[in-house]
Amino acid sequence: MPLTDPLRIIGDDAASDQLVTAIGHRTGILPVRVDEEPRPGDVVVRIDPDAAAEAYALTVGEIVELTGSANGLLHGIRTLMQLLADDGDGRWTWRRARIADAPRFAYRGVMLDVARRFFPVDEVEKVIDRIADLKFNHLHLHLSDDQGWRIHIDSWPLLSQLSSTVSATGDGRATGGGCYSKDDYRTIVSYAASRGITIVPEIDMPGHTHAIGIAYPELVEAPVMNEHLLDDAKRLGHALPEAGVPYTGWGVGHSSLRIHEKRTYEFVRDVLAELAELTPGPYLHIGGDESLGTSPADFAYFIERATGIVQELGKTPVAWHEAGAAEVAPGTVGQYWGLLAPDASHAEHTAHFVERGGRVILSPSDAAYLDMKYDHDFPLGLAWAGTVDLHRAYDWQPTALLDIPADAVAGVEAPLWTETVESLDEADQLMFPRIAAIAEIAWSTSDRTRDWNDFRERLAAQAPAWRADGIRFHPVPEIDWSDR
Ligand code: TNX
Repeated sequence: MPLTDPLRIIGDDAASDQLVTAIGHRTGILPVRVDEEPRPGDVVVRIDPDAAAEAYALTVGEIVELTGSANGLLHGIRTLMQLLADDGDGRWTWRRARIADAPRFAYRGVMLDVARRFFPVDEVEKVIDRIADLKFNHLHLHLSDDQGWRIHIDSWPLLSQLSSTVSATGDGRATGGGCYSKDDYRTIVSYAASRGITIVPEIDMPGHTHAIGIAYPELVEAPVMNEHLLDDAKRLGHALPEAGVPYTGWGVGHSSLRIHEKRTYEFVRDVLAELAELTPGPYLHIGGDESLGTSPADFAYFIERATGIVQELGKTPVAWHEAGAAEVAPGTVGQYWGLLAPDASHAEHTAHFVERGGRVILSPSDAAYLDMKYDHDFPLGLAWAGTVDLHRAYDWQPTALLDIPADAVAGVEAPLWTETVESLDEADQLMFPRIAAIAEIAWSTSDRTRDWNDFRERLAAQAPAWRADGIRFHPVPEIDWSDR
């Protein structure tokens, strides 16, 4: 079906606005909005009040007709854009299709670690565009870690001044930090919402808290070293963590909040309350990973209190799977980051969230981690969970991973940790194309309907759109990339 020029679009919702922009950007054809009876060649976009939350129906024939819920329409226009092809002579066509579509999982997420490497608002918006095109619906922002604190908190104002000055770097040198003002954060939240994406903010506690101590030394314990950290620091030439000094290395497990101070919980409550107020979405993530500098009993005590505080604020707590060692508040969501072949204690901790009435987000690190290297020669990323090529990212089954009921799986999330990432270009190389594999796992109705060879072909056809959007994808050898 050739695109007519001018191309007429009938519809008056946010999705048709975004479709006009997307077509103009990709083809140079500037669609016109009309309010008339459709005729051949027109695109009709219409809300269907009966459609399920994210469902849409799309027919591409003489007329292009898209119906769905508000967020379903946003997914539908992305599918429509994927059906757009250039015949090589500058003529644009729609591939004919008839689609009735809805996601398998209600939670389809990507995590961006803005603590290790700060991403300014305009770059976060670009990441939102990228993931929205793949029909993800959550962006988890890792807003604090040992290296930096990235969100202004009115009641603890020194965080944004003193705890946000550096990023982690490849060579352990201090590079620029940064911090979102509340207005920045609101801008991100509303930009995301307009693309059907909910922001999930994370304040990582009680470990990963070195940066807090730069502003408020009374809240944290002195750093405790572990063997792994000492080895890494030596191998990479990074400085060791030192109380009150900004930390730019990659070591983990050396920091802890003071668990038995009243002031610690004033801090936790104030921070989470301000975040809750800024966050329309249901989730507040409290971290809980790799708290090697906190004793198991103190860790359990802290997690119970912190998840309880989130609940009192009217939000659903989320925590990394280690937190399942504690009596988390009922309904707390656990995020599994173990391997595809789960270690018994990781599986047990994760299952505990389900026993407490919560659900689970799956981020298996040897398949869904976007910061693992593709192969050992790849210059960016880490390899502690192994290397992850595209096939490995694609070839796993979410409901078969852990011994929990299928309906306890809330969904899937692909985290991008950024110790080795210094630009959006580098983030792109780690994300693309693996992020498309995770998107398909999160969306497709069942594991049986996914087919690797079919995926390879469909993915190859996306390269022109990615190039047009300035996405620096890594051209993995598993795909015969189309050069148009
Ligand atoms: C483990 S996964 C971490 C992060 C690191 C990441 C690097 C998890 C919950 N914690 O602190 O950035 O490995 O891959």
